[in-house]
Amino acid sequence: MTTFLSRNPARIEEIITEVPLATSGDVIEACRAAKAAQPEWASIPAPARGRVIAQVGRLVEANKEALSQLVTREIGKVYAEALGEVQEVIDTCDFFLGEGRRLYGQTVPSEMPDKQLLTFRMPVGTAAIVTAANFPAAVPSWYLVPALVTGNTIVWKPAEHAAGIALAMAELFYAGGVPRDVLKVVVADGPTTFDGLDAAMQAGYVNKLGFTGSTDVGRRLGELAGRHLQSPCLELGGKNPMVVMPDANLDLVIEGALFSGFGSAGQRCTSLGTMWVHRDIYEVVRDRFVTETQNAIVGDPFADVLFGPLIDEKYLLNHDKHLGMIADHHTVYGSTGVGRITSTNPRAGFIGDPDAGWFAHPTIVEGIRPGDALYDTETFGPLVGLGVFDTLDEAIELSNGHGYGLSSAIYSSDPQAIWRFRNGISAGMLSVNNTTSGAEAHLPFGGNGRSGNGSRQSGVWVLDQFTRWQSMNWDYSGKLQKAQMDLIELPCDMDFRL
Ligand code: UN1
Repeated sequence: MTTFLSRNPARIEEIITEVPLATSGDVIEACRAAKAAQPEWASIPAPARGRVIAQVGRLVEANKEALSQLVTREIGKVYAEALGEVQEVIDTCDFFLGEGRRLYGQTVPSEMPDKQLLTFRMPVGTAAIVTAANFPAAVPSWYLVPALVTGNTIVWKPAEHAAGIALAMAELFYAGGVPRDVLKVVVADGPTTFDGLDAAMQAGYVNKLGFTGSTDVGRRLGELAGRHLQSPCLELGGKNPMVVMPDANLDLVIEGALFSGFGSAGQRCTSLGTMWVHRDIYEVVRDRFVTETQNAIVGDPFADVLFGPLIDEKYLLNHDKHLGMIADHHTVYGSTGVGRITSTNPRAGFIGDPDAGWFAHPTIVEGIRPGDALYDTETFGPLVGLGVFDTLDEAIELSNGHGYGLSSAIYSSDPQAIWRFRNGISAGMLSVNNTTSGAEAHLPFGGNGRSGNGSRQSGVWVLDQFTRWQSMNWDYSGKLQKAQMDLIELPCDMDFRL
């Protein structure tokens, strides 16, 4: 049996969770058990399932500090942000606890007498949910909570690096009243998960795939779901643009760029990819952003820092790979070095022991343009691109041209520019005078193009991921009435004119 050790990325010596890795057989068995448990879970009245969600929410609230501390220790997210992440779980429960008392269907008039049409939301069945390490509590809750309240059972495959958080989350759900077979957690590596899901889908145990992670893996899972005639919920990467117009409030711009570019060490799918700045103010914005980035404090995620470590060495190696995409026409700013922060490659003002963890210098790359690898590669680390534009149309083209379409932002006080940007941007989410990060838990979350297949999470919109519409017609006329054939037409005079 292979064991996975998740470590504190700020202090690699410290092991947070030791967990046996599941085999593909374990994945299949978990799916089988969850599938078997689904009819009974669905037979519990939806308001009672909503009550369970309410209980889970209260338990997460009561354990907010403990869970947030675990988030900071296991994946290195700054504690203030970890508290925000756990709050997002609570908000999600708060939103959906009432859904058990709604789950509205419609009554629809029939074209014939003595006949009634109705619609019902039916659970999809069993959902396999695969989530990433960067939002180890909030993003899983976006799947788990609505899936459970609508009567689905779940097999959840969290990122190995966040295994401890996932197991703690699951215990909170169980304590809140979710039966263990209704929510199964399997910690497995990617290829094993894929093989297990392939077989489980073949056997008919899985009716829905949900995945948050890279575009490449999303493509593979999308293909797998497609083979089984399923539409997956895919939330993939981003290369999120921030467009800065000449009339922007620059204090907001700089604060926003720091938070969305380097918060969570750039490891949010909503992180700022490239900041596109109007030529008239380009140098002022660049200089202020560079200075603020140089002065920002990096280090111990329990301290008051802009960002802590990367989630794991794997993420640091990935960051190094992206640093290798810096070309001759680029200029690099932001720190006293690039790549891993160590005692021999130090960062001014660093808090803690850099050699103990996977810390990286914040890096600003100036001179981004289409054709650069950094223009259309999601970097998922502390690397922000800077580019210049002359017209709003050009800014929109630059923002869309890479094919990602998750989040976007425009900073301006000109309503015309803002509405034109809204109309032209291909991203699923748009912020005005606010950063690309920081979506609230009850607006649709999701992207287009390389960022996803158009599925949306959160709010009422996610209900369409975990339910299917059943339409019913009930004829109580006592005779066969034929739609489109037994027409009821009232006399009219179509030649009438005033
Ligand atoms: C993600 O990175 O997968 O909007 C989700 C935000 C967070 C969620 C990000 N509330 O940045």
